[in-house]
Amino acid sequence: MLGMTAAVERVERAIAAREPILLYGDYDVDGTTAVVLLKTAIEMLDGVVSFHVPHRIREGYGMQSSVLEAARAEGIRLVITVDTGMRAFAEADTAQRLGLDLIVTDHHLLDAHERIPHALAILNPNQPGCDYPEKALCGASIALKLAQALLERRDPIRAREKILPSFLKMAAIATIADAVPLRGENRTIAALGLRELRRPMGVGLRALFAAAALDPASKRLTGFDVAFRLAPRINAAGRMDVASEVIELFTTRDLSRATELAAKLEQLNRERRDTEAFVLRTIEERLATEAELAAERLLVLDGDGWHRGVIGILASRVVERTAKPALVICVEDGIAHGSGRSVDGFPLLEAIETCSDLFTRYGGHAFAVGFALPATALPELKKRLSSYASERLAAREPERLLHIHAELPLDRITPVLAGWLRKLEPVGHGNPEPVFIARKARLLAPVRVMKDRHIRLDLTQDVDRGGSHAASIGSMRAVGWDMAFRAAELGLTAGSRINLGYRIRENDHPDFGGIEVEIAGMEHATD
Ligand SMILES: [Mn+2]
Repeated sequence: MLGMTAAVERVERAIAAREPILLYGDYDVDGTTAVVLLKTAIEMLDGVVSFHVPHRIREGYGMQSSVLEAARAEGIRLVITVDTGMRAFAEADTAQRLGLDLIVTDHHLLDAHERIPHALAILNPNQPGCDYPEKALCGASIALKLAQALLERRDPIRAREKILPSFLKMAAIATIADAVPLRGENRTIAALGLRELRRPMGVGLRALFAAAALDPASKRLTGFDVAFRLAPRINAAGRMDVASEVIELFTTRDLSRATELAAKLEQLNRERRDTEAFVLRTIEERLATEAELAAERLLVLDGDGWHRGVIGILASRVVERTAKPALVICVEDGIAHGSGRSVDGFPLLEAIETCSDLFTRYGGHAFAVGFALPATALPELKKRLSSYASERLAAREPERLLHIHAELPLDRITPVLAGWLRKLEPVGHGNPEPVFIARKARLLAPVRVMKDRHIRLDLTQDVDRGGSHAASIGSMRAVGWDMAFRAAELGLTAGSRINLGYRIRENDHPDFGGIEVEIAGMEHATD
């Protein structure tokens, strides 16, 4: 990897001289696990290392010159960024001015001008001239590469046999959580790391698994478990509070402290869910009562005091429910902070770029954007985006698109097939889990709603194989997470016939385990 030799040489020099090193991370899963990996590696080599993870709300994303200045005042000479730094041009110049050596390790793409920050070394497979074959590594995996290079120089056998397998656990969690494509080397990292997670592990991970009610020793851990059960808990710290406690959780050796920190993450995650649910209800009420707003083709939803840590998740939820591009904005001290998500065929960054004069900052891509602007400019933003969207989306009815891989009637689901599907693990971004469609499935009973949000259906499929008689399979249990709204929209009841988009799940609950299906989408079946 381009820059590796220079980086290793400088870090080894710092370790030998016991120069204090500062790791500069990010507040999400990728950024915090990257800090954990490199901190652990440097400490194993007897280096002196501290870290800084920005506060999402007080500091925002990326490096800050003030932190570098404070570090310099405390005697730091070497700063290593993880999962950040690729666009920190001004801060890199600050580092240079302060006499700080800077090593950037990051996976983010370069800016449009392909500018590179001034640094002693840059590790990023996406930089020009780097021929490292896997370009889509997450930040933690790049940190892992540096850790690996450092550890192998000291003791290659111990590094390969003992240390790296355990580091792969963290890298796998980050790879899945950061939504990099699960192909190529990422797939290898994720698969090996998931396997390692079955073995005994540090107290922090064990406490986190316990808090999430997951037992990796008895249950085969999947990419889904990591993406939807572990990652939200790790991310809750950065969303709601301070991400540095995640790093403490994963580096402490004190079981009671780990249990305490995991309980705090659990609490933060619950708060995050409650906050999210509360704002979502407010938004749904508004859409139900304000006809003009509901008629907009692009939804701009704003509120005072909505928590800034959840606006991105909320935008995704609104898109799921309405099939329209949506911006969710919270207003704090006169400043509007927004996050947006889009649908296929409506590049959201292009849309908000038409209002670039209104923003104090903005960025993102076709499907997701983030921005800030003075709250006084909100009416103008709404007006312009409304007319932009009505031109672009005029001829289109909002529709929920579901990518179906194959048609598979419910009676064709077998344990053997489920076994084959398991071989596709870990599934996720870049390696999507197969979605099947069963046509004309029939509800045997009324919809069962769980916790106001989720549903359970008992389905059967009338089978007509061209013969004279129509048989019927027994019943198949289908669960729909966050699908209560959709069942209500369709007015489903016993006897309703639906076309069901679904994924096959193996429920390993000892009492009601077995194969079930998870609903990906539903519509009324027509003859
Ligand atoms: Mn990242």
